[in-house]
Amino acid sequence: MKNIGLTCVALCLLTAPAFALDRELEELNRTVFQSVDLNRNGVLSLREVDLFRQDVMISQDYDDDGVVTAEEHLEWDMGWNHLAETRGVADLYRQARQRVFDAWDTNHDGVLDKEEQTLSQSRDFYTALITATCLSISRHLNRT
Ligand SMILES: [Ca+2]
Ligand SMILES: [Ca+2]
Ligand SMILES: [Ca+2]
Repeated sequence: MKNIGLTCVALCLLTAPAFALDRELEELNRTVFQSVDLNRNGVLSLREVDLFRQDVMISQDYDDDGVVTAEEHLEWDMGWNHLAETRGVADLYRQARQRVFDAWDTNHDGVLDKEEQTLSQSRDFYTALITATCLSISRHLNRT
């Protein structure tokens, strides 16, 4: 098995809501975030996310054929599988990850190529950025 090395933010942030937010999950998410935040400024840039994406693609492609199958995608993990199993939600977590894979597999050929990973994760990055901006504006408006 390959050394996973760095991490997964897009995947994990998409699937994390399957769990109740708690201290253990927060710590795991913080560790993942810090592994992606290469310059330690507390913000994930598109470049950092792209470097992370490349690492995830290499890490998930267990047989080095240049594409990621659903099985490879589901096998890859940074600790969320363990949390899901210990909390009895492993099936829900696996279903959520399968849905992420299906959403990213835009041509529905059953594998993720480099282009699909790049486009999907860039889209997820901007979606997260827009969501965070909207939440920030909403909080600001609620304070005033
Ligand atoms: Ca950063
Ligand atoms: Ca592969
Ligand atoms: Ca595909």
